[in-house]
Amino acid sequence: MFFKALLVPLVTVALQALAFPSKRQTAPIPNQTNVTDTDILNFALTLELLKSAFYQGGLANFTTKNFLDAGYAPGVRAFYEQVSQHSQTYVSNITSQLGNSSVQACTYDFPTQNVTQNVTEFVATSDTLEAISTSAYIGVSYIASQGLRVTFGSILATTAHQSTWVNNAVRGGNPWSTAYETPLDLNQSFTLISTYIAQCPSNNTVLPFQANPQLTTNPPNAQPGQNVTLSYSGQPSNSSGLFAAFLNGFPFTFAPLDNNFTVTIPPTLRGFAYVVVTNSSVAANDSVTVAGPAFFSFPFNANNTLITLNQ
Ligand SMILES: *[C@@H]1O[C@H](CO)[C@@H](O)[C@H](O)[C@H]1NC(C)=O
Ligand SMILES: *[C@@H]1O[C@H](CO)[C@@H](O)[C@H](O)[C@H]1NC(C)=O
Ligand SMILES: *[C@@H]1O[C@H](CO)[C@@H](O)[C@H](O)[C@H]1NC(C)=O
Ligand SMILES: *[C@@H]1O[C@H](CO)[C@@H](O)[C@H](O)[C@H]1NC(C)=O
Ligand SMILES: *[C@@H]1O[C@H](CO)[C@@H](O)[C@H](O)[C@H]1NC(C)=O
Ligand SMILES: *[C@@H]1O[C@H](CO)[C@@H](O)[C@H](O)[C@H]1NC(C)=O
Ligand SMILES: *[C@@H]1O[C@H](CO)[C@@H](O)[C@H](O)[C@H]1NC(C)=O
Ligand SMILES: *[C@@H]1O[C@H](CO)[C@@H](O)[C@H](O)[C@H]1NC(C)=O
Ligand SMILES: *[C@@H]1O[C@H](CO)[C@@H](O)[C@H](O)[C@H]1NC(C)=O
Ligand SMILES: *[C@@H]1O[C@H](CO)[C@@H](O)[C@H](O)[C@H]1NC(C)=O
Ligand SMILES: *[C@@H]1O[C@H](CO)[C@@H](O)[C@H](O)[C@H]1NC(C)=O
Ligand SMILES: CC(=O)N[C@H]1CO[C@H](CO)[C@@H](O)[C@@H]1O
Repeated sequence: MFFKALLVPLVTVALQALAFPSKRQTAPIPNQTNVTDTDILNFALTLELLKSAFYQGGLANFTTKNFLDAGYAPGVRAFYEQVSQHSQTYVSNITSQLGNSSVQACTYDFPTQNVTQNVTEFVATSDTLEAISTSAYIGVSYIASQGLRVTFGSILATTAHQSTWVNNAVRGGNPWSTAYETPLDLNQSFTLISTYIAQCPSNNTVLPFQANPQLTTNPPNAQPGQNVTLSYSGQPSNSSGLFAAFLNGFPFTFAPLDNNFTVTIPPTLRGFAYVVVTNSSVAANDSVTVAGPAFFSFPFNANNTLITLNQ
């Protein structure tokens, strides 16, 4: 498979013969024997503290009229209040379980300067946050102990509903991506989450999760079928042995990187997708991830045609 991948521009692997993820030969997320439930709860708390800060901060600045004036339907702001409440519920529940082991809130750095001033940018950022959170909770649910799986499965489902609501009901895009939602490993999720974190209290519990080098795609708005050049800090001069793994449900798609770290985005990708640089042509979990992920959204309509979101 490795040599085949080197010779063929785009190679899809893994699930072709195995329709159900639990039967994959290469587990999307490996067992992490040294990660405790406290670590996992603190990971979820890190995410929910960030989302609480985002939603509470944004809603403090936007009235119902601001949403209406920006073209959103009546009720959108009120549903955002509920989304905000969900994160606050998770924060208080996890904090009550972890007691003084709980991580504290950080200061945050949302991607546009205008996110607390421009309601359209607030909605767009919430779309990204809910997509990433959904993928993160698949990874979290997988490695949590049995006693926590129902709780995390419930949070996963609500987060996926929130993601659909923002992307489809609010923004006029697709309600889902593919038959299978994309899982992310915890260091991968943390890589995406950490782009929003400015600084954390110095006494915060150290988690066994770490951000990979941030992956930049150029052009940033490349579409399926187009070429994209990948860059990250610590990038070697020689791309030999490195692959771009495109994650968009199953199977993952692997393509060797050319000398300029350029790769074609598979034309069939739809909805939310990620690209990571790996040193494997068959797996894309944390142990083989070199950089990323970077996040993509490729909205599509009911005919599976790529579209631009209403707003
Ligand atoms: C993960 O651990 C479980 C329980 O110990 C085991 O059954 C399973 O085979 C392991 N999976 C992998 C991919 O190592
Ligand atoms: C788990 O931790 C122990 C003790 O620190 C270490 O010996 C072992 O290699 C670790 N296992 C994994 C899978 O990281
Ligand atoms: C509200 O917007 C102002 C600028 O108009 C900004 O300085 C402030 O941080 C925002 N408040 C919140 C809670 O995000
Ligand atoms: C955390 O709580 C436990 C039990 O309530 C206590 O023994 C411990 O001293 C506390 N640790 C800190 C750092 O406050
Ligand atoms: C950000 O807000 C300022 C002031 O409201 C505005 O001039 C600028 O165009 C906005 N930038 C974007 C990217 O929306
Ligand atoms: C808000 O952001 C959107 C998207 O970036 C932009 O098109 C619009 O001009 C901004 N509005 C204002 C008032 O800055
Ligand atoms: C860190 O310090 C703050 C007070 O500055 C305290 O409330 C919090 O419990 C401490 N966190 C840990 C994990 O010790
Ligand atoms: C993408 O790059 C490949 C080489 O890696 C090249 O053959 C192809 O023409 C490029 N496609 C576009 C649309 O630029
Ligand atoms: C890499 O970039 C250089 C300079 O832009 C160009 O000459 C070369 O053809 C590119 N190589 C590939 C494989 O695209
Ligand atoms: C996640 O990152 C930490 C810190 O670099 C590392 O110790 C751990 O092995 C990584 N997890 C996996 C599954 O590779
Ligand atoms: C899907 O295609 C059909 C037939 O071409 C067309 O009538 C319909 O409007 C399209 N739907 C969307 C959402 O574009
Ligand atoms: C342990 C804990 O705090 N559980 C709470 C989680 O949130 C729900 C809804 O707010 C409460 O009813 C639980 O008591």
